[in-house]
Order: sequence, then C-alpha cells, then structure tokens
Amino acid sequence: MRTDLYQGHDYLLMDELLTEEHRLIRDTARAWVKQEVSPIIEDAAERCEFPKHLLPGLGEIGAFGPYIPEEYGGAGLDQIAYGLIMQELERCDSGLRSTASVQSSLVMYPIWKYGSEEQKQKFLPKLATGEWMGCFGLTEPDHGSNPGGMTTHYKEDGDDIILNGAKMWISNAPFAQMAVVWAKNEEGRIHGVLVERGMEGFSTPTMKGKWSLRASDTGELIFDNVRVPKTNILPGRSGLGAPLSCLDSARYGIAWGAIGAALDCYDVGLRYAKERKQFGRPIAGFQLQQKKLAEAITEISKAQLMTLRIGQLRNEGRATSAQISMAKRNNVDMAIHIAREMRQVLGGMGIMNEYPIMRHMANLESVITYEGTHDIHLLITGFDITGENAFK
Ligand code: TGC
Ligand code: FAD
Repeated sequence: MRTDLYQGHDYLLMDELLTEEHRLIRDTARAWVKQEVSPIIEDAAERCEFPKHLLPGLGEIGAFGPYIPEEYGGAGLDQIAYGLIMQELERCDSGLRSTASVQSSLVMYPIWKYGSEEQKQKFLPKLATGEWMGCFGLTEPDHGSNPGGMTTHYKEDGDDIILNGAKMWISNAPFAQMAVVWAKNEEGRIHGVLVERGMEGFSTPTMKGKWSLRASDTGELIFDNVRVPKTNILPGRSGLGAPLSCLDSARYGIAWGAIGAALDCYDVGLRYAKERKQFGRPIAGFQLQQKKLAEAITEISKAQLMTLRIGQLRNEGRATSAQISMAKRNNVDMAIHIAREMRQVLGGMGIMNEYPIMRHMANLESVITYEGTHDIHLLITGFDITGENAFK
C-alpha cells in the first residue's frame, strides 16, 4: 500500500478566490479521503466493488446533497462547495465521485426540485446521510445519447401505475434502495417515477466486466409489470427537460471532479520526475518531461478558472446548460490527456497499481462517455453558438 502524499496544487493562487468555508470544506473532504479511502481504493478497484462501508462517512463530509437545504437533511452549501467536494473525491477515484454525484445531482436534486413535500420528507433526509442510496435510470439499451427515444413506459391502474421496460448502465443500481426512473406515460410524456427496492417485478442485476470505473457499482434496472403508487410520480415537472436539468447539476460536478483526477496525476508525475534519476540526473531536468509537466499545470489552471466561474454563475442562477457542457467536455478531455502524459513520465512504473495513474486513466474513459459523450457536448456547444441543431 502506498502512502497518499497529495498536497494540492494552486498555481494561480485560486484559494484566494474561495471563502474560508470553502477551504475548510475542501480540506475536510481531502483529509477524509486520505484517511479512509486512499488506503483501500486500489483493492476496491481490483475487486470491482464500491466499498459500502464508506457511505456514512460520505454523508458526514456533506458529499450527499451538499446544496440541498438543511431542512431536508442537506448541508445547505453553495455550488462551489459542492464542486470542491467532487474535486476531492475524484482526486482519489472517479467511481467514488460518481457514487456521490449520482446521489446528490441525479437522485436528491430531482426529488428536491420536482418532488412533493411528502416525497422530500420521506427520501431526502435518509439519502443525505447515506442510510438510503439512490440511482438514476435514464439510459436504456437502445437509447443512450438519445434518451428522448426511451421505451420504458407505464399505464395507469387505479391509484397505481404499472411500469415496464429496462434501463442500462446505472451507477449505484445494484445496492440502491430506490431509483429515480424516467418513463413515458400513456401519452408518451416523460415523467420521473420513484421506484423502491422490494416492489414486485423490480430487479437490479449487476453489470460485470468493466475495465473502467471498477470501484463504482453499475447495473441494470428491470421493470416487469412493477406496480408503483401514483404518489411516487414526481409532480413538479415532466418532459425530457426534467432529467436533462438534473444532468446539468451532475455535469457541473464532473467538471470539478475531472480537475481532481488531473491534479492527482500531475502530483504523482511531478513527484516521480523529481525523484527518478536517469543519465545521472532527475528526469525532471529533461526538457521533454518538463514539457509534459508544464503543459499539465497550464491546462489544470485554465480548467480551474473556467469551472470556478461557472460555479459563480450557478450560485447566481445564471449558468447555462451549454456553458456546463463546455466545462464537462473540456475538463474530462484535459484530465484524460494529463493521465496519459503522466503515465509516460513514470515509464514502466506508470502501469503499476502502486501508483494511481492507470486507474485514473481507465476511469476517465467512462467519465468521457457518461453524462453525455465528448461528441454530444461538442454538438451542444455547436448548437448554442450557431443556432443549428446537428444532432438529428
Ligand atoms: P431537445 O429537443 O434538445 O430537448 C428536449 C427538451 O429538453 C430541454 N433541454 C434541457 N432542459 C434542461 N437542461 C438541459 N441541459 C437541457 N437540454 C435540453 C429542451 O429545451 C427541450 O425542452 P422542451 O420544453 O422544448 O421540450 O432533446 P434531444 O432529444 O434533441 O436531445 C438533446 C441532447 C442530445 C443534447 C440530450 O438528449 C443529451 O444530453 N444526450 C446525452 C444523454 C446523457 O447525457 N445521458 C446521461 C445519462 S445519466 C448518466 O450518464 C449518469 S453517469 C453518472 C455518474 O456515474 O457520475
Ligand atoms: P451511444 O449513444 O450509442 O453513442 C455511441 C457513439 O455515437 C458515441 O461516440 C457518441 O458520441 C456517438 N453519437 C451518438 N449520437 C451522435 C450524434 N447525434 N452525432 C454524433 N455522434 C453521435 N446512464 C444513466 O442513465 N444513469 C447512470 O447512472 C449511468 N451511469 C453510467 C456509468 C458508466 C460506467 C457508464 C459507462 C455509463 C453510464 N450511464 C448512465 C450511461 C451513459 O450516460 C451513456 O453510456 C452515454 O450517454 C452514451 O450512451 P451510449 O453508451 O448508448 O452510446
């Protein structure tokens, strides 16, 4: 087991733009990750299983619903605090961040925004502590980038609905107590339905065989004539815009998280380059290695500035979906590129599990695909700036 020596990098003195509370929240999350997760994360990734004993601790550092009001069990923090927590979690592992961002942005967020008061009271406090975990079912086997084509549907039956269909690639599904499921009603309109474990006909088989995001559990959601009370339908919003608005929140968290993964790769690469000697001197002294390291901190710094600005805009309710898409796309691409470059700085050691870089690199292959692929986010930006829709 390797000691986690990470100390953070702040080349542009960005800490000066944060409040004392932001720094405290960030440092608390960092310390918790170092103590509780770093020692076990390689083992969890090798076993391909999310370490569930971490759930109460994630709740305690405010990783579940940081911006949900305290009256519902959330931490009542701002968007920058949320981002900083996601950064610290993904600094350790994208799967750790995934578990928390799905719970916060894709489960608690829609219940908070579109749920009835009864739904909020029933679900949010338990989700905030991690006593209950949730998952978000949008993607289907035949509808990934095009969720509007979903075929999961329900029909009314008295005070209930009868739900049929299947979702695929669902983070947290194998162990979640409930799922926010997006399904079409008899008129073909998309609604959010809160499906609870134990409802007859509802199953969540694990998806096996991932080479990426191994420390996060991924599964399917199968609905075989599942009877759900109508009171479990989210009343506040319908249509594709409802799930897409949740994605805005999650994509924003990913933009911060990817910076964390990049920072960890840079940190390891820099430390290794200063220590490793070849031809009688540290490899950090060779121009080719300096190019990799200098470009890495440059790209990280640019991403930090963009993401902090979007955080400010989100705090003011002014960030657009397209701005968030740009940050998600840029930052994940930046992180994956830095992971590849830093792996090379470590030479052969770069492929070993003694160092986190190969794990980050493999994880980021999921992150660049989920929550909208790299291509889809480019098309969102293209649509926004030209007014021309290139999706279809
Ligand atoms: P389109 O016709 O453009 O839009 C339909 C309606 O939605 C509105 N809208 C949005 N509303 C809120 N937020 C957004 N970001 C929105 N984007 C669009 C839009 O205004 C419209 O409203 P209305 O009132 O006119 O009906 O929809 P489209 O069918 O053309 O699709 C557009 C596209 C391709 C951009 C979208 O569907 C998309 O983003 N596709 C990517 C799918 C995706 O990101 N899936 C993610 C699944 S969840 C996941 O991956 C979790 S991983 C979690 C983890 O482990 O961290
Ligand atoms: P497809 O949509 O089939 O895309 C295949 C390729 O075609 C991509 O390169 C794409 O960019 C390209 N493409 C598609 N449409 C266009 C177009 N119009 N123009 C140009 N190129 C296009 N989903 C959930 O609902 N909940 C979750 O919790 C969740 N967790 C996930 C966890 C993991 C580990 C992974 C890998 C995925 C997860 N997803 C989840 C699903 C994820 O959101 C989808 O994988 C993603 O949206 C892409 O869909 P797809 O895999 O079906 O690819």
